[in-house]
Amino acid sequence: MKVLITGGAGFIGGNFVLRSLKRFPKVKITVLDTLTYASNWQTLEPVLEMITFVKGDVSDQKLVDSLVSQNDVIVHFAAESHNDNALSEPWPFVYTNVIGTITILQAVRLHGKHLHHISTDEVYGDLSLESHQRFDEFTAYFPSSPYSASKASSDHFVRSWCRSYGVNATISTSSNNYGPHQHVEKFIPRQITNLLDGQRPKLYGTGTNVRDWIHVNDHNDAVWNIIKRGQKGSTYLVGVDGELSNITIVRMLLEIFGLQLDDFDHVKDRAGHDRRYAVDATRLRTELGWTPRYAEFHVGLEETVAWYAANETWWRASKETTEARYSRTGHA
Ligand code: NAD
Ligand code: TDX
Repeated sequence: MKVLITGGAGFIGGNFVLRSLKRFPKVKITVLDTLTYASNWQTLEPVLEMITFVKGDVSDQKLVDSLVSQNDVIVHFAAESHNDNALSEPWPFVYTNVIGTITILQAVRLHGKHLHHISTDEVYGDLSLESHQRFDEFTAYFPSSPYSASKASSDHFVRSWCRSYGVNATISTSSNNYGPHQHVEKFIPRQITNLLDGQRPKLYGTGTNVRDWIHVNDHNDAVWNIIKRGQKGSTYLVGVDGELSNITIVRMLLEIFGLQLDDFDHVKDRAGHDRRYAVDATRLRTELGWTPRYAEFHVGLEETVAWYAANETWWRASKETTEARYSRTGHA
């Protein structure tokens, strides 16, 4: 099988490349990535001889046509992925997440290939903190941020290409991922690297917002299950019942670092901050037989702390610019 992975120098795509090489050494991998600030070349450096790397934009129709024609499956991770950035500057989100996805769809349609589109639970909007409701494949889309609106839009285009042109596509909508190789702008790596630097964690608002955390390897294993056995045109929700409030995670990290449980700062809240996400992954488990390996969040979190402690060269270069950006937006 020949697989084209877009966004393979980013967090989830990079882990997907590394894990796929281990699990399926016969799969031929090509990565297409334009190497934005969110990418990290060091993720792919150790495996460059085992893959083909193409630096380029997912909105470049000629390049995308050529790469799609040479592969069997396209796993589309490439995106602008950070909510805070979308609030300050939404246009790159429209360009990459919407136009980029349409560009891929046109190529997949032309060449008759299988597209697996990576989406997010944020397309459903948020849930109240009090309810026990969860998102499932029947939940209506109700995105609340420029980022989630761009991802919702891309999902609608994928579905419309399936219906109108018979394109073979599957979609996964995953909850929040954590694990190694995640950019330090994101919640968990930001707090871990702050603590490694002797700085205090920064909690938006009250810290009661809830996210449904999944280890990146569990997400990526689910993606393979869907590619191999998923029903054409279907969407699968990916999550491990990992609901935790942000303040709980900060306290877990303070405990790992042997600090007082109130050694953190409350900072300015995010505009329109989604309250709670929760995913019902029953379909993925029952129909495709997927089971997560990291059922215990604290085990994955401790491993992630150890990874950032051992890989300072991977994150150090982005830390200062990221914190400078947070200072400008009042989140430091
Ligand atoms: P990331 O920001 O870490 O990586 C994105 C990658 O895409 C980077 O390597 C970047 O260089 C590349 N890219 C950006 N624009 C591009 C373009 N125009 N052309 C080619 N490459 C481009 O993102 P991530 O966290 O790894 O997310 C990957 C996918 O998973 C995204 O589609 C995101 O919406 C989705 N997702 C993420 C999470 C999460 O918790 N991080 C959860 C659910 C879904
Ligand atoms: O310093 C921080 N302090 C803080 O309290 C940061 C960076 C975040 N937060 C809060 C905001 C959120 O409630 O932590 C939570 C997680 O924030 P992010 O890491 O920015 O993730 P989120 O906005 O939930 O979106 C993530 O999951 C869904 C990914 O970034 C998206 O790409 C994915 O689609």
